[in-house]
Amino acid sequence: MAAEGAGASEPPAETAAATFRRVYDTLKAELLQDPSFDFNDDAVQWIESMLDYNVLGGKLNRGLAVVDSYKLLKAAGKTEPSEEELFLACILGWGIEWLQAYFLVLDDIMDNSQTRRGKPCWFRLPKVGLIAINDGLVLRSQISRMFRRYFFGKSYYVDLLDLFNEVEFQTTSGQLLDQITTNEGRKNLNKYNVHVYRRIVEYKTAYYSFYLPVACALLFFGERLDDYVQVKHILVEMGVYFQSQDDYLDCFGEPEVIGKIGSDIEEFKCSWLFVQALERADEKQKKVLFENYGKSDPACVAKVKDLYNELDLQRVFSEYEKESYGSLISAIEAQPKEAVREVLKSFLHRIYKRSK
Ligand code: DMA
Ligand code: MG
Ligand code: MG
Ligand code: MG
Repeated sequence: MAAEGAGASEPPAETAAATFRRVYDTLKAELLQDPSFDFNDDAVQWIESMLDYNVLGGKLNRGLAVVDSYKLLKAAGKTEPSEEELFLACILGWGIEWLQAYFLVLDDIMDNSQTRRGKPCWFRLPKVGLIAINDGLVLRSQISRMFRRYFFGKSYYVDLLDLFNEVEFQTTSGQLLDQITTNEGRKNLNKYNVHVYRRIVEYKTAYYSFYLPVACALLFFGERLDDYVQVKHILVEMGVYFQSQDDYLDCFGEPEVIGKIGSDIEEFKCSWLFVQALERADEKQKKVLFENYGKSDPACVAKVKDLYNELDLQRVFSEYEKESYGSLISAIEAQPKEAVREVLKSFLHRIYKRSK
């Protein structure tokens, strides 16, 4: 019996992820042939391998979220995006993936990390070293080149650039807080608490990872971001939950699954786990925590992890997950627009109880 729907002669529809991935090749080719700069062969080769190494290899969640959100907004008006619209939504998505690559290249240097996405961090490659700093800046400037090529003259161009500038400001400010808080923590770990923690993660992670993809889709759809303050608030809460998961997985995740070797304990980080441990530890346990935190000696790291287990932090986390989910779902259900609820729910379901 013949299959219903699409005729047997039609090729199967490409998945959204495959379409998205194809747009990367176009963007990369254009950047390598940028007429404003006469790149020699060595530079072309460097940029190409730098892009493949740092922009690819992740889950592409943020980038794909732009495309998904835009499709859901369209679907609410009973329409589907045209090919051109889909292509432009992909460009916006890649803009966020480029931004993410830029932050990560520099974050790994600052955090003294070893691996990322299952490979050595870019700056760890002998040929790269601190050239990685400039590569981070190159990645950032390429976003502006891509957006200029595709969006210059569009009604939302200024808002789009402004959005990226704002979110970059928030993220780099969050990274600043993360780094200087760690410096303070080295001297006195009592300075870490849930309020300090929340401020860091809201800024370093939530805006660029959660608000930015939806904000891009909304702008492209023709909306005014000022009309979506509540939505922003919900996305920021989701981002805080997401970073708590990142901190949890840094200690309890499988390196082969998360693609990176955790280093928060060794690096003195104001992590969700540490803050929770501090709230629950008695004086004796606090002493163990303070004596062993921030040391690269595996025996010290093991003592911290033992204490986390003693305090049953895996259970504490699982309760926190359920609670966050519950309050996010009620906030989402209170949103008047169905398309917005759909966008937010699809985000939440993509990250709830994630293991990578
Ligand atoms: C991530 O914080 C924040 C940014 C802006 C990259 P992190 O150092 O915990 O991230 P990761 O665990 O991926 O290094
Ligand atoms: Mg960091
Ligand atoms: Mg890091
Ligand atoms: Mg982390």
